[in-house]
Amino acid sequence: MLCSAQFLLSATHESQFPTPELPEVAFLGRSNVGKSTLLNKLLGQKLAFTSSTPGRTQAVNFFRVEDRILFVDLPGYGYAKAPKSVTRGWQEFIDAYLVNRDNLALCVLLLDARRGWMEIDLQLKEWLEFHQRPYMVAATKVDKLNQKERNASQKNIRGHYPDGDLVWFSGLTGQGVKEIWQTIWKTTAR
Ligand SMILES: Nc1nc2c(ncn2[C@@H]2O[C@H](COP(=O)(O)OP(=O)(O)OP(=O)(O)O)[C@@H](O)[C@H]2O)c(=O)[nH]1
Ligand SMILES: [Mg+2]
Repeated sequence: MLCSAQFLLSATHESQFPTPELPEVAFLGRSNVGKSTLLNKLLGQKLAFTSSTPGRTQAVNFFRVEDRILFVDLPGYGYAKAPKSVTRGWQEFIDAYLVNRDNLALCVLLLDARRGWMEIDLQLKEWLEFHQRPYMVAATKVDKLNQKERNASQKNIRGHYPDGDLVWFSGLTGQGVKEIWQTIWKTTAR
């Protein structure tokens, strides 16, 4: 699907966030899990910068989609090589976004399908639930799994997330794009 979408702005501080007018969909997950890739795949164009080097997206990048919603590409967490000061800075900055943003309609929490939930993902999940932020889970890079691995992954993910929206996604094949859009339209409709 090709959307009408434009890069809006890149923020490194809360004061630079756009005026909260449109519902926002934020993409969250560990560094290198495929957030920017998924966002590009949903839009059918390469707007967000992707890289095989973890920690590539450092700012919060906003994209305007169909003049109806904003997509928000967040920097990844859990990048082991990042200095502690950067990790702390990330937490404060992103926490501020996730807690204060009234127009945040949906978080798409990405998990690497090969790894499933890791401790840091579970912390974020609990945190989202505590703050009552609606979220869905996308298991990414499914193209790297065979059927047996996929079954094991499903068991792992459902073990901590029994009945919420879960989509299997591949940036290579486009699997899952339709389902993620369905959840986005459902949660941002008003
Ligand atoms: N095979 C495969 N590779 C993927 C998939 N999604 C992402 N990748 C690759 O994984 C790497 C990281 O992708 P990004 O989209 O840049 O990841 P990110 O989560 O935005 O990373 P940061 O911005 O650093 O947090 C790139 O080399 C992508 O090509 C997928 O579904 N399948
Ligand atoms: Mg990125």
